[in-house]
Amino acid sequence: MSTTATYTVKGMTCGHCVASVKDEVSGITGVSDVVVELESGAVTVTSESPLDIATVQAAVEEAGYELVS
Ligand SMILES: [Cu+2]
Repeated sequence: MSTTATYTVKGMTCGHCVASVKDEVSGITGVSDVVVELESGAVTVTSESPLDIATVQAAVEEAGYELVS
């Protein structure tokens, strides 16, 4: 059974930004799917088990953006 959570990321301006965020978040252990919406900044993550918000935040920051809580 997988779980889905939606986060909001600030600072993405183009398709390249979307790809960077998607790339980093996809790299988190247990993540099976990542959908990033450029306009709203919504990042929907499907994973095997609930993710630690700090883990998601670290991945987003690694990509160069900011997680809004
Ligand atoms: Cu960009």
